[in-house]
Amino acid sequence: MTSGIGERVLRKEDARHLRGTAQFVGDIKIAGCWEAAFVRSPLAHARIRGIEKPDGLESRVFVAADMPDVLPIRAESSLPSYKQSDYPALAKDKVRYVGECIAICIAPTRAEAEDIAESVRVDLEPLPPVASIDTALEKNPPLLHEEWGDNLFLTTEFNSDLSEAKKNAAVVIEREYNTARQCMNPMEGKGVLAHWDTKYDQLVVYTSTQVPHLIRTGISQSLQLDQADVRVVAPDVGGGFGYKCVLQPEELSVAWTARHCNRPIRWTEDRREHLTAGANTREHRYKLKAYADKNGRLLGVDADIWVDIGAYSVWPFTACLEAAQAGGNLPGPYDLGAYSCRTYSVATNKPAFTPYRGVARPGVCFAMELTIDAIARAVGKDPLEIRRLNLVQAEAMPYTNITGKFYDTGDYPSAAVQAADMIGFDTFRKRKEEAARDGRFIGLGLSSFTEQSAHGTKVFAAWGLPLVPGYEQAMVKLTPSGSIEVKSGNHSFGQGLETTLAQVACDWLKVDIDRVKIVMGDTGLTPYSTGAYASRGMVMAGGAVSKASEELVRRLRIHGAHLLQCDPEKTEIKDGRVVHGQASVSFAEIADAWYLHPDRLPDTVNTAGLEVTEGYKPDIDTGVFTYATHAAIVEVDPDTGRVEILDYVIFEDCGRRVNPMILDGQSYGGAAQGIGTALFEETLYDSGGQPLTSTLADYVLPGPSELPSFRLGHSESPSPYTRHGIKGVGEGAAIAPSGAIVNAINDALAPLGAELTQIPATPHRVLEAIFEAKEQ
Ligand code: MCN
Ligand code: SMO
Repeated sequence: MTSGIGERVLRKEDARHLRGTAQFVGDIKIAGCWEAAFVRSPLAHARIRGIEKPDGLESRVFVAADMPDVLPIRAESSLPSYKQSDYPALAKDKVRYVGECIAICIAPTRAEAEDIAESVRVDLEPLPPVASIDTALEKNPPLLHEEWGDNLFLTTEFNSDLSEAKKNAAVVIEREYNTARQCMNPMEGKGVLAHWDTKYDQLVVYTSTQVPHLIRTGISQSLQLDQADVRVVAPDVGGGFGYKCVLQPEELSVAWTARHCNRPIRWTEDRREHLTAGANTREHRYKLKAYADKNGRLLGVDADIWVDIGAYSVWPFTACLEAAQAGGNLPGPYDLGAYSCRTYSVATNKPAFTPYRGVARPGVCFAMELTIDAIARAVGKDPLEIRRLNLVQAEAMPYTNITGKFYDTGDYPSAAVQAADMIGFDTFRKRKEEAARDGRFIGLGLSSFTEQSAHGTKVFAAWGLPLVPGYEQAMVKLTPSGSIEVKSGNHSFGQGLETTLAQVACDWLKVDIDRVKIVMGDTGLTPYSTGAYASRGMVMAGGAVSKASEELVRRLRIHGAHLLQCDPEKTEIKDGRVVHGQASVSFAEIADAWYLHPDRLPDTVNTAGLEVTEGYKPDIDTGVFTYATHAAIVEVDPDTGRVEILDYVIFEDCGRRVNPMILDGQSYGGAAQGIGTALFEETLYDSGGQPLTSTLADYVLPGPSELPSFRLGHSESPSPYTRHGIKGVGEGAAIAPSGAIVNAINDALAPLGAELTQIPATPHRVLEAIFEAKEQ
């Protein structure tokens, strides 16, 4: 058996991706389909005084007043301090960020639709913009949502007693850390095509999403349609990264317009739309105090965390997700006795903050890992030793940390040691001295984290999001031809779930992976699932497929035993057959009997059939924890500020690995994005809230020449709480790079006394840190 769990199976989806035959939203052809372009706000904050449609083209332009039946996106939360923002499909009275949709224009081609959009006149009365956290929190600031009385979506507090930590501290590290606003830039931008199907009296929406069933709910709510009257199909999706797990206003406008005009309508996000209006994420500020004893043992951490949420709260995850994750995850993999934290989710005139691979953890990991290294420097010890001292020890597992996270299994210090070994930590000091003699500045940085995955219902509920369940269903079916069909409402958008779900089915059914067809992403064909996000796909959908496959196996053995005239208990499954001693019957023969020759089965036939839908929930509601340490060696040019990555190592443990090859890819891709966060990517705004990085010439993405050859190491500590011991890992590699790289930069610059506390570590910032150090 070569296609089961643990095998490096080639990806099923790659054949169509490599041949260019995959179908993305942009590839779908429906007769009579028109294209849409949006009129977007040129100002960050303004009152809409009037909108004038171009003469003769009134029927091609729709504004908020044309859609009184469309309710705004209302992301609700049960957290007491949360303030809801009505996020309109099209702005009505006010615009709150540059790029906010004001009108949708339709025409046979995108070019024509754009021409129409340009001829729509919008009369705007400028309001003072709130372009930064500082402006938002000034005394008497301009307000985004007047009825709130301030610019705060949410504040949270976590308190424990820090007095002992303060009293016993030999070292106090006090820092401010800043992480830049970013976009996620999936290869395929957002896209949506909607039409009204007259046969089913149903709105059909093809959309590039990670969460088709959720989008169906969101569209039904806003368009006030029964869910049965909406079908959402996620076709091939070219990367999601979190951007595609929320309802976008464009999805609503396109869906409404298609229905209203009784014509298929498509909108395809272009790169400029993505960079300016589409996706904004990652912008955090930390003010942090860490207390440690003279050996570098952490005693306590006290933190204030600000998140620049932008103008609206996205559905369904709300502004609460980022702050809750930041506050809850700052202690990370460390055994921390005292921790207090306050978070502020700030409203500004920028696009709505979306989850992005790692959700908050790239920020908290950066802040914590730099703090750990600062402690090491302050007590004169090496950063590996300080990590070994402070990481949750293997003997302490399972371990409930100070914020209530239940670390199920693992050996965190060992991961740090193994990453350090792989990168040559022990000999690095010597290497560094040699480099210094040549006038070169090289440094080594470590970065450790935990990744909560497959969160249970109560985890989301505690974040104020009671609508996100910690369970999942799947259907596994024997087709009349004897092949296997797996139906999952989850989706595969680059992370390989299509292949790994098939592997799980193969593991039970012992068939070749080519005999397994995966059907995903279509609400009309699949059982309900909230989709793939928060690294839940493999554990949840994989668990459901596993359970359904197990039950199908049980039924196949009953039918097979009848055909073999033996006891089902005495049969086994081998190579797509039910086997009893020397005799066997193929799945195809069983299928033939069940579907086409029922007379071959007894009257007492098990009518439950060969289509099995099962629900699955892990045995724990708090999620399971993957962990890793990244290690980087960099060289910094102190004259230009340029940083080059000389070596990069990831040592990771995600429990049982379903497809190690896919997981290598998850590590490479995630780390590449994390390196973008660390060194390059920044969505800049001026003080008027105008985006300054609207093309890929301004917004720097790393490419192959900026990226190292990653070296990977693994251990496997299976979770006792999930089927097959699987843990989720899709976000992990994006979390640690900023910590590893900036720690390495600071190590390299230590002889100059420079320390960077802000990302991306652009040449400009590196030079600034060096100049500041010189001035002191
Ligand atoms: N996997 C495995 N064995 C495990 C765990 C996972 O083989 N023990 C494989 C599976 O193929 C699984 C993938 O790794 O689909 C990621 O695992 P998981 O943590 O279960 O994450 P999801 O399937 O829920 O995918 C979502 C996750 C998230 S939240 C983001 S963001 C992200 C990520 O995956 N977006 C991605 N990885 C991405 N990779 C690509 N190429 N494109 C994206 O948009
Ligand atoms: S940001 Mo991933 O979709 O949870």
